[in-house]
Amino acid sequence: MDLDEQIHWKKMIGGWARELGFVAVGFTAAEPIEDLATILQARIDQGWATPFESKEIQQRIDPQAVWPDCQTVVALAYPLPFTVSPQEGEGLISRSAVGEDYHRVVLRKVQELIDTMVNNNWLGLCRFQVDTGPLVERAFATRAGIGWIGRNQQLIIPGVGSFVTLALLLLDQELRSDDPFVFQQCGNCQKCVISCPAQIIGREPFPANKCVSYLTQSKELLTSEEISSLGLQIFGCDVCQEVCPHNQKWLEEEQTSLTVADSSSAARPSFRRGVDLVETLNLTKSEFGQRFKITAAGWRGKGVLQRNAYLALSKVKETSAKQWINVQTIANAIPPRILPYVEREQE
Ligand code: B12
Repeated sequence: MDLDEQIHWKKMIGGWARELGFVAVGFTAAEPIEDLATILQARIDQGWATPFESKEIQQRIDPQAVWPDCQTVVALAYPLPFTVSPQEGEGLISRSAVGEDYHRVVLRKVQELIDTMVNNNWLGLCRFQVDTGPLVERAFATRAGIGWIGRNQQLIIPGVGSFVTLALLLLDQELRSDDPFVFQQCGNCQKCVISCPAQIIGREPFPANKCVSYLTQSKELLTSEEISSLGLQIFGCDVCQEVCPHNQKWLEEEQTSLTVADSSSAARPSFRRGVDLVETLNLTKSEFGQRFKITAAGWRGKGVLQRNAYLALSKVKETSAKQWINVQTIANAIPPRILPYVEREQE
């Protein structure tokens, strides 16, 4: 493809992606990001990596180690849905885990983008990942110029913020790279550092397996300190993004969209971030499936979510938590993921 054709395809792909709802699109060559290897190795060596990351470092930093034919990586960002704030005493779910699982939503959008490209005579092949592959998505998105990495580790898109899902589309054709985003725009702001419930932002390398988002998904036995950092989180954590100045416009729009929906009597958006803790604890397997399996909060299973609900309930309504345990004890049915915490309390 000559340069004019490359520019034409970039314009078309960018336009189609935006029509499909993506809020940022950037292109970068399929070259490895060598310096990232040191960071990834340090995370592994110091025991900070999570089990959700591939240990194959080359595959994390080099698109051609994932797919030898890859020539270009297209970084795409899709906005998260607006949500309704939780009520007092409810457990909290992060914005990326409400509504239909974002993996499914965005994979479908990327597939639609590819279909449009093929219908318009794109002759190359494509592969893609939405949190589902080894490549470090934020690093390629930064090099493709769609945003910068904030102090809170998030990829922040100018004028949009960080409440987005990232996707990487790999192409076997060369399309000219965009300029990488080089300016970190956090200045001296320390809001995320101060607010992080686990007090880990700013540490190098980032102790990912102490992040509250990780703890809500971890099946390991949590320490008392970790339980206290969980707060009322049931799945994921948005605190470092909620306090970020670059997300305030998005958060205001989220708030306004709810007010408009209320006053126009249109159906209130169903994406509630709050969950009733006792109700969550009492969910049967099939009720859990109906309520959570379609969301991104369902993948770790009922046991982990109910453990988090129990730990949260012990904080906001200790008596209700004790009553619930008494009922389970009589029925000899304390869930195995909760039992160690009950035993610890009784020591
Ligand atoms: C494992 C994982 C987690 C782990 C570890 C997170 C972490 N900070 O490493 C846990 C479970 C804790 C987690 C939590 C969350 N995650 Co997560 N996670 C991932 C996953 C699968 C891999 C992350 C990873 O590789 N970490 C290793 C480090 C080294 O990479 P990184 O933090 O992603 O990126 C760093 C480098 O890219 C570096 N960098 C950037 N450019 C360059 C250039 C050079 C030369 C170098 C050297 C470095 C460098 O800066 C980044 C920040 O330090 C990615 C999907 C993917 N395949 O990438 C999603 C992903 C990063 N997660 C995402 C989200 C939304 C979240 C949560 C907000 C979810 C929630 N609400 O609870 C939280 C945020 C926690 C946080 N502050 O980071 C989004 C990020 C969206 C965004 N705007 O940035 C991703 C991209 C998934 C997606 N497709 O949307 N996550």
